[in-house]
Amino acid sequence: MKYPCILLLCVSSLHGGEAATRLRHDQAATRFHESAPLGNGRIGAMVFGGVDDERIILNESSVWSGSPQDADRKGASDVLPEIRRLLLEGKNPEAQSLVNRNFTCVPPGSGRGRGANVRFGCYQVLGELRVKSAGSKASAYQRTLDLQNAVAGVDYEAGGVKFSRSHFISAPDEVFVSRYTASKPGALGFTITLGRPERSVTKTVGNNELLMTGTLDDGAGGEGLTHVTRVRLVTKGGSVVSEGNGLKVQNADEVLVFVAAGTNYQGFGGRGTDDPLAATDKDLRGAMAMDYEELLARHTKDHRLYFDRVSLWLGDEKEDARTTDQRLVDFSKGKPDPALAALYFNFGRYLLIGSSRPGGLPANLQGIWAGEIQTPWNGDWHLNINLQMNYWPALACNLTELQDPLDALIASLVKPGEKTAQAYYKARGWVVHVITNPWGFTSPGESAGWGATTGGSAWLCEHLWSRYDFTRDKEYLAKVYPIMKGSALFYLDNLMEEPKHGWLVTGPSNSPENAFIMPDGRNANVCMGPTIDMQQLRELFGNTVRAAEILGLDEGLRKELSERRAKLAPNQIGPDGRLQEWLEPYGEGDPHHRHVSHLYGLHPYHEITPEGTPALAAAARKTLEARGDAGTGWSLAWKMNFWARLCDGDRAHALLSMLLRPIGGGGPTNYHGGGAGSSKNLFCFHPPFQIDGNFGGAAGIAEMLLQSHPDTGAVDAEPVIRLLPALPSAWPDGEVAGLLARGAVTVDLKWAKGKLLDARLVSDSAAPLRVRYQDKTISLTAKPGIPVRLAPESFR
Ligand code: FUC
Repeated sequence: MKYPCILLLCVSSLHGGEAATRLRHDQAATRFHESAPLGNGRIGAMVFGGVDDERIILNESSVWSGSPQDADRKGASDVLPEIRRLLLEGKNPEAQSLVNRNFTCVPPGSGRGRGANVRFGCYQVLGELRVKSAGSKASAYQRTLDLQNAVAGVDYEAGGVKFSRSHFISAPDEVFVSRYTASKPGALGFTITLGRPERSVTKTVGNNELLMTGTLDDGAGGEGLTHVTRVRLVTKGGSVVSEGNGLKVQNADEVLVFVAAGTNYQGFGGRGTDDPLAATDKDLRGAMAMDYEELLARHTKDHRLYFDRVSLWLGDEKEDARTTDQRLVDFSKGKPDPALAALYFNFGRYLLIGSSRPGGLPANLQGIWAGEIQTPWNGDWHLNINLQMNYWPALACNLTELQDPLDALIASLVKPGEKTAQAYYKARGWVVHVITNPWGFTSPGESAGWGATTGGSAWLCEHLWSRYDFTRDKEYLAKVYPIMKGSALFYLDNLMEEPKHGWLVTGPSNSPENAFIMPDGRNANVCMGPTIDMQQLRELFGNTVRAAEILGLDEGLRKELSERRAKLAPNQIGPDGRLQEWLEPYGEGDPHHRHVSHLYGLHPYHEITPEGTPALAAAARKTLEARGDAGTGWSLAWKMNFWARLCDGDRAHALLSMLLRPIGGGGPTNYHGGGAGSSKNLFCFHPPFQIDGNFGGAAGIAEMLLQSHPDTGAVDAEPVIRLLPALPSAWPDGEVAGLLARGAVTVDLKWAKGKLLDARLVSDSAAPLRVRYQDKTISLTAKPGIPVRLAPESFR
């Protein structure tokens, strides 16, 4: 991509409307999911904003317990023929028992999602900073999170003095910085402490440093990663002394708090240091050599390089004095607030910028923000929707390099995945199943019900091809092609012929994570050829063929993949008119299951479209109707994207409204939609807090305004840029700038009264473009870097 940066300058801050770029609260957070997230991709913080007791939860993306392990089961491949025989004979429950006994990972695997103290490990809180002062009665309290500048603010008055705090985390300078100021000289006084619920020691160093160190559990009775956190202060006026295990500030005019953190994790996406003590010292020295204004300017410049690439205006965005939580409540009661949707969109982009930066680890189930030692589902990378959903906004929202960490994870899985492919399937290539971690876990999960899915690697490869398709960067394609090829080889070796039609199918597998009811009334999950697998293989094989063609490679493999692709079990419409989830028209174990895996072909893949395959699209619609709207946070977000692909803007908006449902945020895990929505700080709740819904929701908003997938899954099908394909009636007027379309085209759109006013497309190449508005498609050729303007008349 050569041009987006130029475009940046044109679109930035067209509408910096605060209602769409600022979260606002009039009380301190009392819980994690009311606090304000900050992140530079590696270091994260949740700022509570307490007046006399400020809590700041600290995170660092590599704070993972556990350690590398060989979880591949010995002799697993010996039972594969028997599992397949049972599947071919329709004895799925028997096959499932065999998978459970012999074809899962070596126990305890991920510890059934509670793996803090087993080798799988879990992502954990780094620690907590407390800033305590004598009790004072505060008024005019305001807490904000400025998404455009990535600064959290706290302002209040007490005893006639105005107090202000600003917090940010700088990516260029690798530090968390807080500034405390007061309107009256000498008014600042507090004690700062630093702690962690377990496995840490904090001491003071001299009179101006807190140093917390410890080692995490490696899950094998030994010491895992070492973590280090350092806090140093710079005060104007007054004094700072160490007292107990804290730092005491008295009578200061201004205080700057600097925090550096790191571990000795040296896997992919780590900082590559075995000496976090030295690295954190260096970070602090570097940052503290600058003055505050310079540090802040370097931080905001860096953040805005990403954030300002896209702007969205959905109507009235003038200063809205209401708190964010009040807006959620008002919106849920029917008060229109299109700017709240824009805020949610911007928040999603903000969270990705904060949790996924080149050179780092990918955003996990909670991004990088976690308050506990045992995070839900280990805060890992789930590969049957969750990790992939985290990256849905990356390309469409012109944040392509923020996908680097995902790409690095995928590359890191090839080697262990090759071993797993041999151990279970005696297959070439590489595979990863449903869960992974920074330790290269690629084995199946510990239970056949969910752990036997083999589609994880195919789904990951979609992101590699898509990044090429959006950017048309051939060097990138050449780099990732061997990974796609390795994945395709795995599936090639794994296909078997089902007896009824002679179609090629996968097996053992399952349709994440749903069970089906067999004609004899028994339930099972393990099957052959679930619809999602077939869609993913058509996609992977097709993309691999296309990539090989572009790169002029592997003619023989191209032929083989194309031939096999044509024999894969097709999408089938069941007797009920719905798209079938399995090879057979089984009933669903849970008809309202949160995963709608068989619509993978509608989104994120595009072999089902209203334009190209109307009958399948109609079946997909029926599937969605029967599944119902209710679901976990991420499930709502996926359904929103499905409806956008079906060009039903109002229905997509209804799903967005469910995502924006105000919820308390506490409460137990719920799989059926209870408690799903947004907490006061806009975090998406599964429940529990799980960030994928935030990202899926942001991507869904982009998908409502612009789509660029081809009309069919034909290998040579070219993108069609669809302008306002699913504009809801709730957003009659608006403007979006800087979105990215497949083919390396940056798109700005304006609309009024529900109709397109003006479109501006800048293509990175001279390749022909196809552009659609409503039901008219036009072809045009743009000159690289020269904007093309389109009006509604262009489509007559
Ligand atoms: C998948 C989902 C669950 C949850 C977990 C992290 O297994 O089915 O709902 O989101 O990932």
